[in-house]
Amino acid sequence: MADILKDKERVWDNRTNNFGLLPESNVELLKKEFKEVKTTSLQRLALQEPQCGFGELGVCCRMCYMGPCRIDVFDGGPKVGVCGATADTIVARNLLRETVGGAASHTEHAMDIAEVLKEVAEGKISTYMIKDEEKLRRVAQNLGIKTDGKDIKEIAKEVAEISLEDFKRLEKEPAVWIKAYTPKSSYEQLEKLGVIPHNVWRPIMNAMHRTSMGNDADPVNIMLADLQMGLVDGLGLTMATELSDVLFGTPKPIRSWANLAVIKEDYVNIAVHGHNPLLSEKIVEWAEKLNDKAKALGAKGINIVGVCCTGNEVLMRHGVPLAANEFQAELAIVTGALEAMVVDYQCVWPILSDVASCYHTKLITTMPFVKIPGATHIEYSPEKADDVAKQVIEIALEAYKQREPSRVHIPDSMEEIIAGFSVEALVEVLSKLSPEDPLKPLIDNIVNGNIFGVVAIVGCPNPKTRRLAFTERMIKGLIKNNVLVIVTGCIAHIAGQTGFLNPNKVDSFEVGDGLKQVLKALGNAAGLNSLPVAIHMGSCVDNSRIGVLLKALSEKLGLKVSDLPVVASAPELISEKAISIGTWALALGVTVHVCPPPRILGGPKVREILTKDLKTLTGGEAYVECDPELAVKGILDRIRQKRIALNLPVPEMVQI
Ligand code: NFS
Ligand code: SF4
Repeated sequence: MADILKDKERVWDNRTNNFGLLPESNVELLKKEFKEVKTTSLQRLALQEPQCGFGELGVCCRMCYMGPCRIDVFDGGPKVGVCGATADTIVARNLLRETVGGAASHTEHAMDIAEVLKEVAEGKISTYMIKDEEKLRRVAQNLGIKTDGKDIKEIAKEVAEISLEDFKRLEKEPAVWIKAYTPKSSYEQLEKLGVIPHNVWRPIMNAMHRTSMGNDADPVNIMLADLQMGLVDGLGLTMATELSDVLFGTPKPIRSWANLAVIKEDYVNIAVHGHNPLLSEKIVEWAEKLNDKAKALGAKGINIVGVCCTGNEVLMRHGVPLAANEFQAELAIVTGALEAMVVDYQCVWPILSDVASCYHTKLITTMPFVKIPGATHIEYSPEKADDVAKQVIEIALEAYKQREPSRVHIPDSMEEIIAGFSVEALVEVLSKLSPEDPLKPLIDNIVNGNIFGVVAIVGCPNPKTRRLAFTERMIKGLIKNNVLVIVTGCIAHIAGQTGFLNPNKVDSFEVGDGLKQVLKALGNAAGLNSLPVAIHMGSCVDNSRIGVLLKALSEKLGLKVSDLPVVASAPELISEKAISIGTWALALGVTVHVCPPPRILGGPKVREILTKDLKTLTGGEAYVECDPELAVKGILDRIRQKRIALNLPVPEMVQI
């Protein structure tokens, strides 16, 4: 057991026992965890508090060993570091490095998939295949590859090669994926700013270089590099999504369930956690093939459940239920009914190993660069994918024999959900209403005010904001005001658990009349009573689907992205990846609401660039607000401004 347990005497009861607005199912398991594991995320957070103010404001610099230096933004303390770096320089450098962290994650995820596509195309591996040939042709056309007369493997090879070239291109030509997928008017604007990257690796190298000691000290120049890093991130998101669709199929609306109760007492339960579908797809496949082995042990079968974004990936393509978001991952183990949790990369907390060690659960790491002390490591590689999946299942079957029934507690609430609205799926629904011009019904309803605006709520579940039910309150306020809500990532888990993804629950929420009418009409077209009040578009990399939609809308209407009554929000930000996604959205011209505050508040110039100057540079705006109702109001105000500028009707806001 890790040293963290030494802290068990120092539990801050008032904080640890303050569950605020957390749903009862979570509270039950947090209490069980505290009793049996002697720790919870809330308690660990309490032990960190008060968290460092310099860190929060972004004014702590550790770029060299004359430091660490801290800038005193309030009183008479130091205004520059030993080298003379100002608060703005330090804040800008730190922010760029955060953005690199996110962009590197997303682009490596994309590269992993592109490499597999190449090996499949060349016949070098037989573990994967091209499932969606039609999508492959569309992607090829988007990238400017001629497809006529070519066979599918040939097209796949060209797509993979162009994709891989985007990582390392030496010529100073724009990265193909960015040119192909960025909305035209945004692209032109970004080209003028000189921030279109020609590959992935150079900007990442350059960002680490320019932010090291004694280089770029100009916050404006560093922020331009930050915008560029946002575009690098967007490339990663888009490539990961599009090529996953090629290999595993483009999602279509699919029914499933959400919440911890999808872990089933009478089954062998395996949770897939992480981000890349390469491994989780295989586990889903092998669970079906090896189902009888579980029956031979007296279980009803093997039950795969999803955690975090890989959960969203297999949900959308196979209907695998969503068990837990990042905040709840350890609670899935605390149910005492999970045989194995298999992880790939990103958002995997090391504490999972300690928690698993208190139960019969096996934590299995699979990526060469993601090892966790105490976990079982089975190394994944694309050619070994089937063997790894089989081994994981064997381990789970073995663990099932060790399960202690007396320690099993699964809170019984779960919600039906409908998920998997790729752009292709949305267009299919819309084309039932308007076959020639599928986007027309959506646009018409935005114009006439039935839909006041569109808000994409994305990102993570932060223990700091979970007690406030930040996401739930925001979604409630927005749908009351006829906002069409799109969700991805861990926010999609929260939405699912709250009933926002349940098409049968539309009437149990206060939904604006206009929006309700649209949801019912679209639902009927899709063969349902109604669409749910939030539209599930996938994992975090699937935010690229929102980018594709923005491109289609802005180009069809001849408007800039920043003109559209669209806002993005990451209300419970955790990861550097959410920072890089937000930066990409800002680069495209989207208004981005965020909480907790990004670490920019200590740098007045950086703050001004992100919250004001950007509007004239890209059209984007960062908006920080950590009260959910005020955030709704702020978002509605911003949409209202955009509607006024477009001469669209602006109905009164309903009390939130
Ligand atoms: Ni997105 Fe998905 Fe969740 Fe946040 Fe982490 S799992 S990639 S970063 S925590 S939403
Ligand atoms: Fe301090 Fe400058 Fe070194 Fe940062 S780079 S730690 S501000 S001396």
